[in-house]
Amino acid sequence: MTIERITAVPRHPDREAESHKGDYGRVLILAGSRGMAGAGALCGLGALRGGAGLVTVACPASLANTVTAIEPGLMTMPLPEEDGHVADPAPDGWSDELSNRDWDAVALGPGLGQSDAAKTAARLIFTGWELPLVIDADGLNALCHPSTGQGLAWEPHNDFPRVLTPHPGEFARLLGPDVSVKEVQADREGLAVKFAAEHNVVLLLKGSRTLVTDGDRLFENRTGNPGMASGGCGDVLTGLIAALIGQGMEPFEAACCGAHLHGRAGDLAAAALSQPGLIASDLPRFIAHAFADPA
Ligand code: NPW
Ligand code: AMP
Ligand code: MG
Repeated sequence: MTIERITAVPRHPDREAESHKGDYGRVLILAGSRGMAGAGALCGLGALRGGAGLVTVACPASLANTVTAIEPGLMTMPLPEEDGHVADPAPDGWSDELSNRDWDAVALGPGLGQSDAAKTAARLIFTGWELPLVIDADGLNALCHPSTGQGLAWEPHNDFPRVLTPHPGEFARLLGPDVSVKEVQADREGLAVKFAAEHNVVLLLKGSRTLVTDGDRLFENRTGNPGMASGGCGDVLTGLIAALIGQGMEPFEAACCGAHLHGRAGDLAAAALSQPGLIASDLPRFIAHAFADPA
């Protein structure tokens, strides 16, 4: 199997003079749980700064006010909750109701937590929703075997894009009990390409040289710095990629472009603030600078 190596960063579409917010994508973020309200807000900010026209954060009802207090440009959809996590979608059908709205892209998982109900919701969305989906963090953990927490146990909906954005720890979990983080790091390209091809997904494997592959194409990102090794930076990336898909980019290209802009935002933020001083909530504002000066 020959892999096409993509070296040029795919460009996000320019905005038309005659356009309005409905033209730039309605993005749904499903994220957050008690103790991790910030993950939903950071993911939402990544989507807003990524250019999405309208961004709605669906989260356990008790967190919704916190999310809008962090960023008033975000809309929220309070969901039924159990013990600070989203409730099982089956009893009142909240998942069906949400999936029938007019979304252009969905981001799932940051800070969702690992309750049984949250995992049930994530599996239902991954396998069933007929929408493009970016899935990260606890959304990925939910897809592992329930008994061991290791190895992908659910397959994606085949006809709709699925972009998975694990860090090496999450990827090792998805690969199963026999693969350690060290082994992931020793063969990042090989394991990422194989996984993407086998499961028909776009895989973005985070790290100092983030990789993006759909099994046929491979992109190695060159932006970013260790200042971004700080809680919540990945949550911003998830929303950013969903925003780019919502604006019409093809999912593999959106993931490459998102990785580049996110890393560039980190580089510009580190230049202004230092690497140790960089925090996740700095990144969204610097995404705006990265669009203006993508390098
Ligand atoms: P170790 O042992 O530390 O070396 P988890 P998480 C490994 C939410 N957040 N290279 C790591 O290894 C997220 O969205 C909410 C190599 C460890 O084994 C999630 O929902 C925030 N190894 C949830 O928290 C801010 C790496 O993976 C394991 C690696 C848990 O996410 C924070 C740790 O991963 C956070 O974003 C790397 N680059 N990166 C909020 N403000 O609300 C990680 N590992 O157990 O999946 O924990 O990533 O913190
Ligand atoms: P997460 O672990 O999900 O919070 O994601 C962290 C984000 O920061 C990912 O996009 C990583 O690629 C990026 N990042 C973390 N550490 C580094 C590093 N040393 N160099 C470049 N990017 C990094
Ligand atoms: Mg993360």
